[in-house]
Amino acid sequence: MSFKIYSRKILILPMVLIWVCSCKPLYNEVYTKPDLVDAKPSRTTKKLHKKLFFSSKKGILLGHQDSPGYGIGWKYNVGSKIFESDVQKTTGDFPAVYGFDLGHIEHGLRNNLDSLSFKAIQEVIIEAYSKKGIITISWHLDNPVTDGDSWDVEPAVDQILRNQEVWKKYEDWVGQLANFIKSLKYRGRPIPIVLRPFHEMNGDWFWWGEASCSVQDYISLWRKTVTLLRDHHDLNQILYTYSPNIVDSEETYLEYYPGDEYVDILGIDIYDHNDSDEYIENLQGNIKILKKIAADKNKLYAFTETGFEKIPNEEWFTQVLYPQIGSSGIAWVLFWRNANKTHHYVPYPGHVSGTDFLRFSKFPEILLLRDLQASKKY
Ligand code: BMA
Repeated sequence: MSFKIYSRKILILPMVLIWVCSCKPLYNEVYTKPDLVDAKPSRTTKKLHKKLFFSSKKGILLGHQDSPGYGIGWKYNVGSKIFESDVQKTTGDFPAVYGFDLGHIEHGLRNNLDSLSFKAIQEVIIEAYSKKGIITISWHLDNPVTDGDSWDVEPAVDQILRNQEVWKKYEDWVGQLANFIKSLKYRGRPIPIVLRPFHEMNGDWFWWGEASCSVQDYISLWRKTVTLLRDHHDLNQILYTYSPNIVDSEETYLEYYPGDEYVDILGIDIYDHNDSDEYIENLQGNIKILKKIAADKNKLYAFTETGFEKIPNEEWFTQVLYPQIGSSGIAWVLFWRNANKTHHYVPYPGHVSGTDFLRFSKFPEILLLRDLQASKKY
C-alpha cells in the first residue's frame, strides 16, 4: 500500500464518520430485518413495516378513526365505492392512516359497536389500502363474562384464562375476529394491518384494565391472543401494537408489556381534555419515554390515539399538537372518530378549527395520503 493511498484513506475516513454522525437519527437509519412477532410475515406485512420505518424518518403520518366510514352529515353506503373523509373535505387530501374498530365482530353482528357495518368497514379498508393507505384496527370487544360492553369492568380476564367455558367463548370470539381479518384482501394478497388489542390497559375503564385484572393475567391474555391469531388461524398479516394510556415513567409504560417477542410497535394514547398545559406536558414527557424505550428495543413507535373533542381551541393543531410531535420520530398520529357535532376530533367543513387543521396538514413533516403515493421508499 503506497503512502499516498494510505493518507487519502486517513482523510476520507473521518469525513465519512462525520457525515454518518451528522445524519444519525434516533435509531439506526439503515433498515435491518426486524424481529417481528410473526416469524413468517406476509410480504405485504414486511413491506408495511419497512414503509412505516422510512416514512417515520421523513415525518408523521396523519391518521383518522373511521375516516371513510362516516363524518359529520354523511355516511358511507355499502357498494357505493364513494370514498370520502372529513380530513379530505377540510385539507384537500386523505389521511395516510385509517383506524377502524371491530367491536361486536365477536357476535357475528352486521354492525360494529358504533353502528358502522362490517361490510362497509371491509369495503373502505380495501379501498384505502388500494390507494396506499395504512390500516390500523382496535377491538372494543364485549365482556365475555357478563356480556356487557368493553366498559363493563366486572373482572373477566381471570375467567378467560381459567374457566374452560369462558375460554371456549373467547376462542370463538377471536375466531370471528380472525375471519374478518382474513377477508381483507387486495389483488389476492392479504392486506397487512396494525392491530392494537387491549389498549389503555393501565386505565380503569375497560374490563382488561388495571382495575379488573392482574398484570400477569393481562400479559397471558395478550400472548394467548397472539398465539390464536398467528398460529391457530395462520394470520401472517398483523403487526401488533401495545398502547397504554398516559404514563409517568418508563417503568409504568412497561408494566403490562407482553414482551419484545409479542409486540411490534410501541404506541401511546393521550387526549387533551381541557385545553390546559397538562396535555403539552403529558406529550413532552410521554414522547420522551416512548422514544427512549423504542430506541432501546429498536422498535417503531406511534401516537395511537389523540385529539381534543370538538376542537374548540381554534389553533390546537398548529400551536398545541404540532410543536410536540413535528420532529418526534413518531410513525403516525391517529385522531379519533367524527361521530357527530358533539363528538368529533377533526374539523368538518365550516368548523371553527378548519383553517388551522389545513395549516397543520401543510407542514412538511405531516404526511397525508398523497405523500405515501408519491414516495418510492414508503
Ligand atoms: C370511544 C367513543 C365511543 C365509541 C368507542 C369505540 O372513544 O368514541 O363512542 O363507541 O370509542 O369506537
